[in-house]
Amino acid sequence: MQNRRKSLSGYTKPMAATASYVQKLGAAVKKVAGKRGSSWYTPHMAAATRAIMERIPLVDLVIEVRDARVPLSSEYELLRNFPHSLRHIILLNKMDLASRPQLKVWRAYFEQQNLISYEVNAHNKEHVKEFLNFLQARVRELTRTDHANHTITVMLLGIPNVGKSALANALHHIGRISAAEKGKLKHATVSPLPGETKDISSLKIGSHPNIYVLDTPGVLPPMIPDAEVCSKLALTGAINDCLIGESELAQYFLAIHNLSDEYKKWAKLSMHHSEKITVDGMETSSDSELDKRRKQYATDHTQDFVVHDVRRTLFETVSSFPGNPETGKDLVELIEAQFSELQKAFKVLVDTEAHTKVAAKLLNLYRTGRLGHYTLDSIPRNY
Ligand SMILES: Nc1nc2c(ncn2[C@@H]2O[C@H](COP(=O)(O)OP(=O)(O)OP(=O)(O)O)[C@@H](O)[C@H]2O)c(=O)[nH]1
Ligand SMILES: [Mg+2]
Repeated sequence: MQNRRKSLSGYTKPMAATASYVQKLGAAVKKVAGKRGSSWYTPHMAAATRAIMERIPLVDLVIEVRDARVPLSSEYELLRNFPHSLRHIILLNKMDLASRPQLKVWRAYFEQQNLISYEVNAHNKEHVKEFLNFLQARVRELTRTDHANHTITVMLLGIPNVGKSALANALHHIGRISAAEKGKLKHATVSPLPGETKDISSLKIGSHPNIYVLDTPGVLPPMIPDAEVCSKLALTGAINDCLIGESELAQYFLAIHNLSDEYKKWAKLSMHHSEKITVDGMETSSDSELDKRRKQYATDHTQDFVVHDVRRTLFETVSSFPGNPETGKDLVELIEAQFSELQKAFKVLVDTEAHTKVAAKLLNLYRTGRLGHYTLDSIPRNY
């Protein structure tokens, strides 16, 4: 393949070749936004927006949870009406899914903008512990300078699906609260679908002073004018897939993947290099055991051996492609070829639903971090 432009430290450069996918998705998002009854901006979201706006001035700290893969596109629009202050922390969650070198770049960017930022993976106990310590240090500062009363409220705000409820649970479970309170732990509902949380709920995360975290419903503006922002929010899961279309989203993911360097990490999985199946460096046990698992779980796309086949397929289809994916026409051709190869890797039967089934499985693997680490936003030019 000729003239392949290198991606910088895992950041996927926006390229003209992806424009057709961005336009298609952007148009699909705008279409649902304008449609009464099928938009993501439900009456529930409108009510939540009002309730959140009323609460913001009353809380001690605001944690704006963003998705580390899209540190700018996942900005919470409602906070633009409030001046930035020391009470505002930008928390980039899902750091495990973003490009690691890019996290440092973004931290420096926010620092330069005089914004306090922090990165975390809500599923990682150590990360949450460290973040809780950081939070408690900020609370100590607040109580010193503000003579705040003894109950501190911290509000988790963010667009849908960025992990607010997962974080609220993790902070509550790890928080320094009494043994009696530990015996009656609450749970905010966590779901892979956006829009799960419907009401504001409060969970205790610290004593002396008492600290409560408020989990809030994810909120988006009724309209998102920028097609690229729309596409990224849809791909990272802030807008329900069924409103946009899984096939279009999976094609967009493949466009991003094919123009990044992530696939190169899977060179060793290629049949030309090795016949052994290894996933994340773990060799599977005996061949017969593997055969048994292959038969038993043939269509379960989360099984290591299926993930292996998918990674290998992605590597082989990109590296053997004779065209130049940086041109839109060739990229479309490559993606079409990948869909039919992925159908085999996922063991999806050839029928009218095959395309959608492949798309749904591929999106799930991407969103659970099994298909590489991508930061989709770029640092603004004038920075
Ligand atoms: N990989 C990864 N997944 C996460 C992380 N945090 C949350 N998730 C997953 O992201 C999905 C959404 O998490 P939620 O906590 O329900 O998100 P939310 O922001 O409360 O969503 P709404 O209530 O719809 O606004 C779930 O499948 C979580 O398991 C993280 O740090 N890393
Ligand atoms: Mg929630």
